[in-house]
Amino acid sequence: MTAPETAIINVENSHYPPLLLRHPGNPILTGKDWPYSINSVFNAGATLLPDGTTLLLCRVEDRRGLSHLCAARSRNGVDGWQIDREPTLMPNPQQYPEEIWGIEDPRITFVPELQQYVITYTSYSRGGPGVSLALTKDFRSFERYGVIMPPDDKDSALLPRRINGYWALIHRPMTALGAHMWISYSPDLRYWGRHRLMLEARRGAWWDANKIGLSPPPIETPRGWLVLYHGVRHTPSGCLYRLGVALFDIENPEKCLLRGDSWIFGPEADYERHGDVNDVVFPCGYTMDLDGDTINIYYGAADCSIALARASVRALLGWLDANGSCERRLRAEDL
Ligand code: BMA
Repeated sequence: MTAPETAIINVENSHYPPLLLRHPGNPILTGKDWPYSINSVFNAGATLLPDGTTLLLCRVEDRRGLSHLCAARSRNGVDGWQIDREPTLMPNPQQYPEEIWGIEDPRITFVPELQQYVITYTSYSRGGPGVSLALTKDFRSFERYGVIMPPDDKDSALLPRRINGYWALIHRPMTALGAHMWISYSPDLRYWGRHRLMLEARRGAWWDANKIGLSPPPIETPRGWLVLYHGVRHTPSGCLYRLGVALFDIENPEKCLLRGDSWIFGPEADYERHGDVNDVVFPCGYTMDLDGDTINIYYGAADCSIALARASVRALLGWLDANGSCERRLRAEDL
């Protein structure tokens, strides 16, 4: 288990060896970097372009409180960001009424079969947040498919290939059962069905009680889909967003193989603890280094800035082997 070399700032609590290492340059992007006036920038989707450039599709909140998406590109994924001079993808409530209060929290999946990037994002409608989908080849022009999961639903990402012939989408509908992660399938990215509960929020005192959601798109490994998810703890002083990890079967991604009991990353640095919303770490994207093991996780910090933490996939799997349990939750009465 080798830790990435460039990241040298560790979490303070030395009893828990850090799995995610904060970049010393954090936060790597803030509102001050923006070429036009904004309130804040956070929760960015991430991908590598064919020439190795890192592209972040950032959630930008304006001073009305509404969000749009803006692309930032960098050779090394850390600094030297070239930020689009104008919003890259604006809400379009005339044609897509579900976007009336903005678009938020994109996740990007490159789909080899389509040779396109599929972006799923939150469209904030009068009825609450829903999931919308758009395709792009270059992050300059986009083909919108509109809303694919009605409110209240968010925290979604597409798997990069079909599972048994169907596209698979992870998302987080709010149901009478609670705020759990679900998976749904589609023949064409437009019509979705075969909805299955995938991972439940725990209950009671747990760090991930009551509300969980997918963070970046799942990471495909030889052992299965490695899933980073956020858990929300409600405290008297507000919500506390932390990160946990679980592993799912590669050909049957609704089957949980291992789930960690403890959270692996939480707000500790000042820029994570204090902002527009205190105590939030919220990753929406990652890129994989050429070594096939190091992942660069881009996360929103306190709904105010974008930060970077690095991790080793091998180390995450090793941690799950040592600390995860095989929590099966295939209770038919919940479906
Ligand atoms: C969640 C999402 C995120 C946000 C987080 C903390 O519900 O809306 O966009 O970062 O809350 O405010």
